[in-house]
Amino acid sequence: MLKIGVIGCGPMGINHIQRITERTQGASVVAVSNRTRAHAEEGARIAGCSRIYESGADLIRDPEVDAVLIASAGFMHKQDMLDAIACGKRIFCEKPLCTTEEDCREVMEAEMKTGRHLIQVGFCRRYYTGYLQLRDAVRTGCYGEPLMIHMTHRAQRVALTYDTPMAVHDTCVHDLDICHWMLDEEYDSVQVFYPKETKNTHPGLRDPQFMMLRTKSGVLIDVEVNVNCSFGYDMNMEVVCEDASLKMGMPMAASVRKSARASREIPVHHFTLFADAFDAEIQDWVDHAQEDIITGPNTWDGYFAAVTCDALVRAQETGVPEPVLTIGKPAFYQ
Ligand code: ISE
Repeated sequence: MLKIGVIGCGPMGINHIQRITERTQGASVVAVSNRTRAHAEEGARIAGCSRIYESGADLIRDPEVDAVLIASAGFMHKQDMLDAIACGKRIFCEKPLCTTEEDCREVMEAEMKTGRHLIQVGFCRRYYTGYLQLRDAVRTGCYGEPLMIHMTHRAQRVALTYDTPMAVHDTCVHDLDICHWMLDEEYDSVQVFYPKETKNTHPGLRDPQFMMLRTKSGVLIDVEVNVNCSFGYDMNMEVVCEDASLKMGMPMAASVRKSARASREIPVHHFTLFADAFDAEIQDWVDHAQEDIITGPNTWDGYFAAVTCDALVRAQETGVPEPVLTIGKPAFYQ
């Protein structure tokens, strides 16, 4: 039984605590921490545990905790990861790994020094059936080389605290990770365009945005980031190959015929659309963490996403193509 301490009891942390407590095999939440004690108490109530901390550092030091799940705000991840690595504890870190390239490198170097694979990053979409089917199809090679990818990342509405760079760090980060994983190649450059602004946005957020990524082999990817689209949480992906076009299936939902209309529900929240994917990623981490094996997204993937995000944020400001320069994948992660 893997004894997990959860750092961060906001909506994502609470969602993971519920999952581990109700559905994950071979694991339980034994401790929780949050800077606001009331949130930590809520997490502890759901998990049925009594070890409650206000700091991640104290939770990590607790000898009852084998592994930590970090679901705090991105800028707080680095120190908790360094502390957990120093204690030799396995880590599941919600995306982003860290908010800057430098911080990701520091964490990656600390992990490599231990000689152990300790960190899995929470890019849950890699476990979503729709993306897995497309990846399998691309990898058969039957459809020729991928040439272009069209993606949408639409959300019904975002909070007033969501600003222009968050369209990269919070949102497009998933799409760039999915394409990197599906094509198994790095990006050469990225560019951002701003279409006409929607009336549904708020000050501080340019919405929608059109992001372009070009891979080293020349595949061109466009991502419509449209986070106040008002009609639902709508993820689409089409991979155009030399001999075929592969489009992700719609989420499973009953088709309803009523009042001279046929309709199908669109989910409105990522917790709903990706519920099974979240379950699968945590189960995978639990199943392999005991042996220091990371089959899901690892520290390199987190670093790679951070470098690409930095380039996209630069491109939001300059409007021209910005290069994506990585340090090259260390042998440790090959
Ligand atoms: C959120 O944090 C997520 O991870 C969702 O998948 C994404 O769609 C959303 O834009 C983020 O805010």
